[in-house]
Amino acid sequence: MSFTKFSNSQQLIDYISKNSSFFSTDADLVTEEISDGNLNYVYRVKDNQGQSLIVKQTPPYIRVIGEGWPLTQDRLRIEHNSLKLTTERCPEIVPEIYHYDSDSSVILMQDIGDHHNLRELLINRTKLPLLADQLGSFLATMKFYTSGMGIESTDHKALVKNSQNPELCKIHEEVFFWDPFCDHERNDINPLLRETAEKLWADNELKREVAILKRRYMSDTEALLHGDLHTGSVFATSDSCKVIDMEFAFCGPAGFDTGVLLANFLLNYCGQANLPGSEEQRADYQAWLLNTVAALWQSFSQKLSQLMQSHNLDPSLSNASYQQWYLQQLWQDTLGYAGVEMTRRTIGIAHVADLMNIEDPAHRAESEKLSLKIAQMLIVNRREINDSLQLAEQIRAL
Ligand code: SR1
Ligand code: MG
Ligand code: MG
Ligand code: MG
Repeated sequence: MSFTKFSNSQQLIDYISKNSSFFSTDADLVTEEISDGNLNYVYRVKDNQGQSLIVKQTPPYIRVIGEGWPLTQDRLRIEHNSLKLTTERCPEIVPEIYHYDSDSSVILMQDIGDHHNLRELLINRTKLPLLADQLGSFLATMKFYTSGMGIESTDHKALVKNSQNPELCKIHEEVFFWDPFCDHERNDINPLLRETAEKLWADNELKREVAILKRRYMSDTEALLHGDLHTGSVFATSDSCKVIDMEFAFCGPAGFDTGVLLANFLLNYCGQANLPGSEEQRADYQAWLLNTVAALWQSFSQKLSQLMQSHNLDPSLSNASYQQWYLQQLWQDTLGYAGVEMTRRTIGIAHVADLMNIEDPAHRAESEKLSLKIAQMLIVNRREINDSLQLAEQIRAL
Protein backbone atom coordinates (compact mmCIF):
# COMPACT_ATOMS: atom_id res chain seq x y z
CA MET A 1 0.00 0.00 0.00
CA SER A 2 1.38 3.39 -0.94
CA PHE A 3 0.13 6.92 -1.14
CA THR A 4 0.66 9.58 -3.75
CA LYS A 5 -1.88 12.35 -3.54
CA PHE A 6 -3.27 13.38 -6.91
CA SER A 7 -1.55 16.73 -7.03
CA ASN A 8 -3.25 17.95 -10.18
CA SER A 9 -6.18 17.24 -12.42
CA GLN A 10 -4.10 15.52 -15.10
CA GLN A 11 -2.75 12.92 -12.64
CA LEU A 12 -6.29 12.05 -11.62
CA ILE A 13 -7.47 11.84 -15.24
CA ASP A 14 -4.46 9.65 -16.16
CA TYR A 15 -5.22 7.34 -13.22
CA ILE A 16 -8.85 6.94 -14.33
CA SER A 17 -7.96 6.35 -17.97
CA LYS A 18 -5.47 3.66 -16.95
CA ASN A 19 -7.68 1.89 -14.42
CA SER A 20 -11.26 2.19 -15.65
CA SER A 21 -13.26 2.04 -18.85
CA PHE A 22 -16.06 4.13 -17.35
CA PHE A 23 -15.45 7.06 -19.72
CA SER A 24 -14.88 6.73 -23.45
CA THR A 25 -11.21 7.03 -24.43
CA ASP A 26 -11.69 10.39 -26.18
CA ALA A 27 -13.74 11.91 -23.33
CA ASP A 28 -12.97 15.42 -22.25
CA LEU A 29 -12.74 15.11 -18.45
CA VAL A 30 -12.90 17.74 -15.73
CA THR A 31 -12.11 17.13 -12.07
CA GLU A 32 -13.22 18.84 -8.89
CA GLU A 33 -12.09 18.15 -5.32
CA ILE A 34 -15.17 17.74 -3.09
CA SER A 35 -13.53 16.42 0.11
CA ASP A 36 -16.01 17.13 2.89
CA GLY A 37 -15.59 14.63 5.74
CA ASN A 38 -12.59 14.68 8.06
CA LEU A 39 -10.56 11.71 6.88
CA ASN A 40 -10.22 11.33 3.11
CA TYR A 41 -9.77 13.02 -0.25
CA VAL A 42 -12.79 12.89 -2.55
CA TYR A 43 -13.05 14.08 -6.16
CA ARG A 44 -15.78 14.22 -8.79
CA VAL A 45 -14.73 13.56 -12.40
CA LYS A 46 -17.10 14.47 -15.25
CA ASP A 47 -17.12 14.20 -19.01
CA ASN A 48 -18.98 16.56 -21.32
CA GLN A 49 -21.79 14.02 -21.93
CA GLY A 50 -23.14 14.30 -18.37
CA GLN A 51 -21.38 11.14 -17.09
CA SER A 52 -19.51 11.35 -13.79
CA LEU A 53 -17.90 9.24 -11.08
CA ILE A 54 -16.46 9.73 -7.62
CA VAL A 55 -12.85 9.04 -6.62
CA LYS A 56 -12.13 8.42 -2.94
CA GLN A 57 -8.52 8.26 -1.79
CA THR A 58 -7.39 7.50 1.76
CA PRO A 59 -4.13 9.12 2.87
CA PRO A 60 -2.12 7.49 5.69
CA TYR A 61 -3.35 10.24 8.01
CA ILE A 62 -6.51 12.20 8.94
CA ARG A 63 -6.97 14.63 6.02
CA VAL A 64 -8.12 17.63 8.04
CA ILE A 65 -5.29 17.27 10.55
CA GLY A 66 -2.44 16.14 8.31
CA GLU A 67 0.52 13.85 8.91
CA GLY A 68 0.47 14.73 12.63
CA TRP A 69 -2.41 12.25 13.14
CA PRO A 70 -1.42 9.10 11.20
CA LEU A 71 -4.21 6.67 10.34
CA THR A 72 -4.14 3.27 8.71
CA GLN A 73 -5.03 3.07 5.01
CA ASP A 74 -6.51 -0.34 5.77
CA ARG A 75 -9.71 1.66 6.32
CA LEU A 76 -10.26 1.56 2.56
CA ARG A 77 -10.23 -2.26 2.57
CA ILE A 78 -12.74 -2.18 5.43
CA GLU A 79 -14.95 0.24 3.51
CA HIS A 80 -14.70 -1.77 0.31
CA ASN A 81 -15.62 -5.02 2.11
CA SER A 82 -18.61 -3.39 3.78
CA LEU A 83 -19.78 -1.84 0.52
CA LYS A 84 -19.54 -5.26 -1.16
CA LEU A 85 -21.47 -7.02 1.61
CA THR A 86 -24.13 -4.30 1.59
CA THR A 87 -24.38 -4.53 -2.21
CA GLU A 88 -25.19 -8.26 -1.85
CA ARG A 89 -28.13 -7.66 0.51
CA CYS A 90 -29.29 -4.06 -0.10
CA PRO A 91 -27.90 -3.04 -3.54
CA GLU A 92 -30.15 0.02 -3.76
CA ILE A 93 -28.70 1.60 -0.60
CA VAL A 94 -25.02 1.94 -1.55
CA PRO A 95 -23.22 3.52 -4.52
CA GLU A 96 -21.97 1.07 -7.14
CA ILE A 97 -18.23 0.35 -6.92
CA TYR A 98 -16.40 0.60 -10.25
CA HIS A 99 -12.83 -0.10 -9.16
CA TYR A 100 -10.93 -0.83 -5.96
CA ASP A 101 -7.15 -0.38 -5.82
CA SER A 102 -5.58 -1.25 -2.48
CA ASP A 103 -2.07 -0.32 -3.73
CA SER A 104 -2.98 3.29 -4.45
CA SER A 105 -5.73 3.40 -1.77
CA VAL A 106 -8.32 4.45 -4.32
CA ILE A 107 -11.97 3.53 -4.89
CA LEU A 108 -13.89 4.67 -7.95
CA MET A 109 -17.63 4.68 -7.40
CA GLN A 110 -21.01 5.84 -8.61
CA ASP A 111 -21.68 9.56 -8.36
CA ILE A 112 -24.76 9.97 -6.20
CA GLY A 113 -24.78 13.74 -6.81
CA ASP A 114 -28.50 13.59 -7.66
CA HIS A 115 -29.05 12.78 -3.96
CA HIS A 116 -28.72 15.41 -1.23
CA ASN A 117 -26.91 15.20 2.07
CA LEU A 118 -29.45 14.21 4.71
CA ARG A 119 -28.02 16.57 7.34
CA GLU A 120 -28.60 19.51 4.99
CA LEU A 121 -32.06 18.24 4.07
CA LEU A 122 -33.00 18.10 7.76
CA ILE A 123 -31.55 21.55 8.45
CA ASN A 124 -33.73 22.87 5.61
CA ARG A 125 -36.73 21.04 7.09
CA THR A 126 -37.31 18.67 4.17
CA LYS A 127 -39.84 15.93 4.90
CA LEU A 128 -38.99 12.58 3.38
CA PRO A 129 -41.88 10.15 3.89
CA LEU A 130 -40.03 7.03 2.68
CA LEU A 131 -36.76 7.62 4.54
CA ALA A 132 -37.56 5.91 7.86
CA ASP A 133 -38.65 2.74 6.13
CA GLN A 134 -35.67 2.70 3.74
CA LEU A 135 -33.15 3.14 6.55
CA GLY A 136 -34.96 0.82 9.00
CA SER A 137 -35.14 -1.96 6.46
CA PHE A 138 -31.46 -1.54 5.44
CA LEU A 139 -30.30 -1.60 9.07
CA ALA A 140 -32.37 -4.68 9.96
CA THR A 141 -31.29 -6.59 6.85
CA MET A 142 -27.59 -5.90 7.37
CA LYS A 143 -27.71 -6.59 11.11
CA PHE A 144 -29.44 -9.90 10.53
CA TYR A 145 -27.30 -11.16 7.65
CA THR A 146 -24.00 -10.27 9.31
CA SER A 147 -24.92 -11.87 12.65
CA GLY A 148 -24.94 -15.51 13.72
CA MET A 149 -28.71 -15.54 13.16
CA GLY A 150 -28.56 -14.93 9.40
CA ILE A 151 -25.25 -16.60 8.47
CA GLU A 152 -23.52 -19.74 9.73
CA SER A 153 -21.72 -19.25 13.01
CA THR A 154 -18.39 -20.15 11.36
CA ASP A 155 -18.95 -17.54 8.63
CA HIS A 156 -19.81 -15.01 11.30
CA LYS A 157 -16.51 -15.72 13.09
CA ALA A 158 -14.65 -15.27 9.78
CA LEU A 159 -16.47 -11.97 9.21
CA VAL A 160 -15.53 -10.76 12.70
CA LYS A 161 -11.90 -11.58 11.98
CA ASN A 162 -11.87 -9.98 8.54
CA SER A 163 -13.58 -6.82 9.80
CA GLN A 164 -11.14 -6.02 12.59
CA ASN A 165 -10.72 -2.25 12.46
CA PRO A 166 -8.64 -1.52 15.55
CA GLU A 167 -7.31 1.95 14.69
CA LEU A 168 -10.65 3.45 13.70
CA CYS A 169 -12.40 1.76 16.63
CA LYS A 170 -9.79 3.28 18.93
CA ILE A 171 -10.60 6.77 17.60
CA HIS A 172 -14.26 6.21 18.44
CA GLU A 173 -13.46 4.63 21.82
CA GLU A 174 -11.83 7.96 22.61
CA VAL A 175 -13.96 10.57 20.84
CA PHE A 176 -17.32 8.95 21.68
CA PHE A 177 -16.80 7.40 25.08
CA TRP A 178 -13.98 9.30 26.77
CA ASP A 179 -13.23 12.88 25.66
CA PRO A 180 -16.75 14.34 26.03
CA PHE A 181 -17.12 12.89 29.53
CA CYS A 182 -14.04 14.63 30.94
CA ASP A 183 -12.26 17.95 30.52
CA HIS A 184 -10.25 16.77 27.51
CA GLU A 185 -8.13 19.16 25.44
CA ARG A 186 -9.67 17.80 22.23
CA ASN A 187 -13.15 18.95 23.29
CA ASP A 188 -14.64 22.00 21.62
CA ILE A 189 -17.13 23.66 23.94
CA ASN A 190 -19.26 26.78 23.55
CA PRO A 191 -18.02 28.92 26.52
CA LEU A 192 -21.69 29.41 27.51
CA LEU A 193 -21.93 25.66 28.02
CA ARG A 194 -18.88 25.27 30.22
CA GLU A 195 -20.82 25.07 33.50
CA THR A 196 -23.23 22.48 32.08
CA ALA A 197 -20.28 20.43 30.80
CA GLU A 198 -18.57 20.59 34.20
CA LYS A 199 -21.72 19.22 35.86
CA LEU A 200 -21.82 16.43 33.30
CA TRP A 201 -18.18 15.51 34.03
CA ALA A 202 -19.07 15.23 37.73
CA ASP A 203 -22.08 12.95 37.12
CA ASN A 204 -20.88 9.52 38.24
CA GLU A 205 -24.09 7.70 37.40
CA LEU A 206 -23.83 8.97 33.82
CA LYS A 207 -20.15 8.00 33.58
CA ARG A 208 -20.88 4.52 34.92
CA GLU A 209 -23.54 4.00 32.20
CA VAL A 210 -21.20 5.31 29.51
CA ALA A 211 -18.55 2.84 30.71
CA ILE A 212 -21.11 0.01 30.40
CA LEU A 213 -21.91 1.09 26.84
CA LYS A 214 -18.21 1.42 26.01
CA ARG A 215 -17.42 -2.08 27.27
CA ARG A 216 -20.12 -3.44 24.96
CA TYR A 217 -18.75 -1.36 22.07
CA MET A 218 -15.31 -2.85 22.68
CA SER A 219 -16.25 -6.49 23.19
CA ASP A 220 -19.59 -7.37 21.54
CA THR A 221 -19.08 -8.62 17.98
CA GLU A 222 -22.69 -9.38 17.13
CA ALA A 223 -23.05 -7.83 13.67
CA LEU A 224 -21.20 -5.79 11.05
CA LEU A 225 -21.87 -2.12 11.69
CA HIS A 226 -21.51 0.93 9.49
CA GLY A 227 -19.74 2.40 12.52
CA ASP A 228 -20.42 6.11 11.89
CA LEU A 229 -24.00 6.34 10.64
CA HIS A 230 -24.65 10.03 11.14
CA THR A 231 -26.86 12.02 8.77
CA GLY A 232 -23.80 13.34 6.89
CA SER A 233 -23.20 9.73 5.73
CA VAL A 234 -26.72 9.46 4.25
CA PHE A 235 -27.86 10.98 0.95
CA ALA A 236 -31.48 11.08 -0.14
CA THR A 237 -34.07 12.14 -2.69
CA SER A 238 -37.83 11.97 -2.22
CA ASP A 239 -37.82 8.32 -3.23
CA SER A 240 -34.27 7.01 -2.77
CA CYS A 241 -31.66 6.87 -0.06
CA LYS A 242 -27.94 6.01 -0.13
CA VAL A 243 -25.46 5.33 2.64
CA ILE A 244 -21.74 6.08 2.23
CA ASP A 245 -18.47 6.32 4.18
CA MET A 246 -18.12 2.87 5.72
CA GLU A 247 -14.50 3.18 6.86
CA PHE A 248 -15.46 2.87 10.55
CA ALA A 249 -17.17 -0.49 9.93
CA PHE A 250 -16.47 -3.33 12.39
CA CYS A 251 -18.39 -6.12 14.10
CA GLY A 252 -19.95 -4.57 17.18
CA PRO A 253 -23.16 -4.25 19.21
CA ALA A 254 -26.16 -4.06 16.87
CA GLY A 255 -27.71 -1.08 18.70
CA PHE A 256 -24.77 1.20 17.90
CA ASP A 257 -25.75 2.14 14.32
CA THR A 258 -29.42 2.60 15.19
CA GLY A 259 -28.37 4.74 18.15
CA VAL A 260 -26.03 7.00 16.16
CA LEU A 261 -28.64 7.50 13.44
CA LEU A 262 -31.44 8.22 15.89
CA ALA A 263 -29.16 10.69 17.72
CA ASN A 264 -28.62 12.68 14.55
CA PHE A 265 -32.38 13.13 14.06
CA LEU A 266 -32.55 14.29 17.68
CA LEU A 267 -29.60 16.67 17.22
CA ASN A 268 -31.58 18.25 14.42
CA TYR A 269 -34.62 18.38 16.73
CA CYS A 270 -32.49 20.38 19.21
CA GLY A 271 -31.14 22.62 16.45
CA GLN A 272 -34.65 23.37 15.16
CA ALA A 273 -35.43 25.06 18.48
CA ASN A 274 -33.10 27.90 17.40
CA LEU A 275 -32.49 27.62 13.64
CA PRO A 276 -34.00 30.34 11.40
CA GLY A 277 -37.72 30.06 10.53
CA SER A 278 -41.10 30.73 12.11
CA GLU A 279 -41.94 29.04 15.38
CA GLU A 280 -44.74 27.16 13.67
CA GLN A 281 -42.47 25.79 10.92
CA ARG A 282 -39.85 24.71 13.45
CA ALA A 283 -42.35 23.05 15.81
CA ASP A 284 -44.01 21.29 12.90
CA TYR A 285 -40.64 19.92 11.78
CA GLN A 286 -39.72 18.84 15.31
CA ALA A 287 -42.95 16.81 15.38
CA TRP A 288 -41.99 15.26 12.02
CA LEU A 289 -38.55 14.35 13.40
CA LEU A 290 -40.03 12.57 16.44
CA ASN A 291 -42.49 10.71 14.20
CA THR A 292 -39.61 9.74 11.92
CA VAL A 293 -37.58 8.40 14.85
CA ALA A 294 -40.61 6.28 15.85
CA ALA A 295 -41.16 5.11 12.26
CA LEU A 296 -37.48 4.24 11.89
CA TRP A 297 -37.54 2.07 15.00
CA GLN A 298 -40.80 0.46 13.93
CA SER A 299 -39.51 -0.37 10.47
CA PHE A 300 -36.21 -1.67 11.86
CA SER A 301 -37.75 -3.83 14.60
CA GLN A 302 -40.53 -5.22 12.39
CA LYS A 303 -38.13 -6.19 9.63
CA LEU A 304 -35.71 -7.73 12.11
CA SER A 305 -38.54 -9.67 13.79
CA GLN A 306 -39.70 -11.02 10.44
CA LEU A 307 -36.19 -12.15 9.56
CA MET A 308 -35.67 -13.69 13.00
CA GLN A 309 -38.89 -15.67 12.64
CA SER A 310 -38.51 -16.79 9.05
CA HIS A 311 -34.78 -17.02 8.27
CA ASN A 312 -33.06 -17.76 11.57
CA LEU A 313 -30.30 -20.32 11.01
CA ASP A 314 -30.00 -20.92 14.74
CA PRO A 315 -33.16 -22.60 16.07
CA SER A 316 -32.20 -21.86 19.66
CA LEU A 317 -32.52 -18.12 18.87
CA SER A 318 -36.00 -18.50 17.33
CA ASN A 319 -37.79 -18.68 20.67
CA ALA A 320 -40.55 -16.01 20.65
CA SER A 321 -40.07 -14.73 24.16
CA TYR A 322 -36.29 -14.55 23.67
CA GLN A 323 -36.90 -12.47 20.55
CA GLN A 324 -39.09 -10.07 22.49
CA TRP A 325 -36.35 -9.71 25.12
CA TYR A 326 -33.72 -9.26 22.40
CA LEU A 327 -35.59 -6.41 20.69
CA GLN A 328 -36.09 -4.70 24.05
CA GLN A 329 -32.32 -4.93 24.73
CA LEU A 330 -31.61 -3.56 21.28
CA TRP A 331 -33.95 -0.62 21.93
CA GLN A 332 -32.21 0.17 25.22
CA ASP A 333 -28.76 -0.07 23.60
CA THR A 334 -30.00 2.20 20.80
CA LEU A 335 -31.09 4.83 23.30
CA GLY A 336 -27.82 4.61 25.22
CA TYR A 337 -25.60 4.93 22.14
CA ALA A 338 -27.83 7.75 20.89
CA GLY A 339 -27.14 9.63 24.11
CA VAL A 340 -23.38 9.15 23.72
CA GLU A 341 -23.45 10.37 20.10
CA MET A 342 -25.48 13.45 21.08
CA THR A 343 -23.04 14.29 23.86
CA ARG A 344 -19.96 13.95 21.69
CA ARG A 345 -21.50 15.99 18.85
CA THR A 346 -22.33 18.78 21.32
CA ILE A 347 -19.14 19.13 23.38
CA GLY A 348 -16.60 16.77 21.77
CA ILE A 349 -14.17 17.24 18.88
CA ALA A 350 -16.59 16.69 15.96
CA HIS A 351 -19.60 19.00 15.89
CA VAL A 352 -22.66 19.03 13.62
CA ALA A 353 -24.08 21.79 11.45
CA ASP A 354 -27.55 21.22 12.95
CA LEU A 355 -26.20 23.03 16.05
CA MET A 356 -23.26 24.99 14.62
CA ASN A 357 -25.47 26.78 12.06
CA ILE A 358 -27.14 28.64 14.94
CA GLU A 359 -25.13 31.83 14.71
CA ASP A 360 -25.93 33.47 18.03
CA PRO A 361 -23.88 31.69 20.74
CA ALA A 362 -26.59 32.20 23.39
CA HIS A 363 -29.26 30.65 21.18
CA ARG A 364 -26.85 27.89 20.21
CA ALA A 365 -26.17 27.20 23.87
CA GLU A 366 -29.93 26.74 24.44
CA SER A 367 -30.08 24.06 21.76
CA GLU A 368 -26.84 22.50 22.99
CA LYS A 369 -28.18 22.33 26.55
CA LEU A 370 -31.30 20.63 25.27
CA SER A 371 -29.10 18.13 23.43
CA LEU A 372 -27.13 17.34 26.60
CA LYS A 373 -30.36 16.98 28.62
CA ILE A 374 -31.87 14.56 26.11
CA ALA A 375 -28.56 12.69 25.94
CA GLN A 376 -28.32 12.32 29.69
CA MET A 377 -31.93 11.10 29.86
CA LEU A 378 -31.25 8.53 27.12
CA ILE A 379 -28.08 7.20 28.74
CA VAL A 380 -29.26 7.05 32.35
CA ASN A 381 -32.98 6.24 31.89
CA ARG A 382 -32.75 4.00 28.84
CA ARG A 383 -34.04 0.94 30.72
CA GLU A 384 -37.22 2.80 31.75
CA ILE A 385 -38.16 4.10 28.27
CA ASN A 386 -40.31 1.30 26.90
CA ASP A 387 -41.04 2.47 23.38
CA SER A 388 -40.86 5.34 20.90
CA LEU A 389 -44.11 6.90 22.18
CA GLN A 390 -42.65 7.20 25.66
CA LEU A 391 -39.42 8.48 24.16
CA ALA A 392 -41.26 11.28 22.33
CA GLU A 393 -43.24 12.16 25.48
CA GLN A 394 -40.08 12.38 27.58
CA ILE A 395 -38.28 14.50 24.99
CA ARG A 396 -41.22 16.90 24.70
CA ALA A 397 -41.30 17.23 28.50
CA LEU A 398 -37.68 18.50 28.69
C1 SR1 B 1 -11.09 12.72 14.46
S1 SR1 B 1 -12.73 13.05 14.61
C2 SR1 B 1 -13.52 11.61 14.10
C3 SR1 B 1 -14.80 11.90 13.45
O1 SR1 B 1 -14.64 12.43 12.16
C4 SR1 B 1 -15.39 11.66 11.23
O2 SR1 B 1 -16.07 12.46 10.36
C5 SR1 B 1 -16.28 10.77 12.04
O3 SR1 B 1 -17.58 11.22 12.22
C6 SR1 B 1 -15.53 10.63 13.28
O4 SR1 B 1 -16.29 10.32 14.38
MG1 MG C 1 -18.22 12.37 4.19
MG1 MG D 1 -17.47 9.80 7.61
MG1 MG E 1 -21.84 22.41 19.60
